[in-house]
Amino acid sequence: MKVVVVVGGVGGARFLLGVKAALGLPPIGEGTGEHEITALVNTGDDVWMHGLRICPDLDTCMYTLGGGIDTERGWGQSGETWAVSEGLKAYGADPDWFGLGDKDIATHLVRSRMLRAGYPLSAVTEALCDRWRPGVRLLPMTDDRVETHVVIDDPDGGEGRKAIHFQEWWVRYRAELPAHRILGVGAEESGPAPGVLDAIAEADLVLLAPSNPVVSVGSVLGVPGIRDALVSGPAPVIGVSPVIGGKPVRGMADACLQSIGVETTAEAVGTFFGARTDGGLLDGWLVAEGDEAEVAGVRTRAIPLLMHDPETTAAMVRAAFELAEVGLG
Ligand code: FO1
Repeated sequence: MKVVVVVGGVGGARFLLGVKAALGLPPIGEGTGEHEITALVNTGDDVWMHGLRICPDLDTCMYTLGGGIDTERGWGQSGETWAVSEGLKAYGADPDWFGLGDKDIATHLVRSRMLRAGYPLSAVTEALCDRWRPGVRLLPMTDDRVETHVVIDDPDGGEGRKAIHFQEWWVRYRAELPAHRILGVGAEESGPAPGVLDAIAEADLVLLAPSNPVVSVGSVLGVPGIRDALVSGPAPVIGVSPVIGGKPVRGMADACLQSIGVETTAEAVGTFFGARTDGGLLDGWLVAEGDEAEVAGVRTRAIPLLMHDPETTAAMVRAAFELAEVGLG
């Protein structure tokens, strides 16, 4: 069974634990099964900070599936210390609003060194996964530089507007400044990372994880070639609503949806992705019990969607397989 999963950060990583469990693989670490799970991971959140390249969604997936994540925060490693961050603060080194744990910095040092030596992000990710053994192939959506920027009113009260990096909007301003526009800088010139189109062409099933539909799933679909490959590919595409009861499950997806004029409802997000029979992406759409969602041309099903643990999530994944009428074989 070859499954491709389009993922962002925390929600995507938790969902991947359930995909592994649904296929009888141990959620944490390498499995021995013959199944192949490939995650197409958003890299629009990536950022240079203190001279280090940070890849939040790739790292959250790698740490979560490799058993090293700090489950409280949902990012960075468990048992972190913050000595380097303290030192940076003591120097007044900007930015001081982005937390970097000492163990996490080791990841960024290895990645930055390999990138500077000319290795593409996909090769760097493979090397890092050699240590963490996530049991899922983690592919960056692209090896090219694509960064999500957000256009806001000048926070210093000036007349104009300015574009800031997604991380500054998300972490420093907690997405509380209205986003006039969210754009993927570099997206048009980017291309799918090696292995992405092949994974889609060979997939038995494609799942859109309950990640942020704008800055996570949306960013992956924004890499030229990926959306078309999904729409014209052989595998059914089943999405999982990241919105339950009119609220995003995690994070501030509502702030992102507002910026593109999409209501924060399961139905609106499903309609945003659209039916494959109508030029959109979806064959099926899983929504939470109690959320009515009529998406023309898309089979919808209401089930419990809160990912309390890998087993609950595995039930969601099994429901996706059923909706796709693909055996779990
Ligand atoms: N999120 C925060 O809310 N505060 C932080 O200080 C922070 C630091 C951080 C460092 C490394 C990393 O990989 C992720 C980090 N995140 C932090 C999470 C990150 O901003 C978001 O999880 C993703 O970009 C959204 O998916």
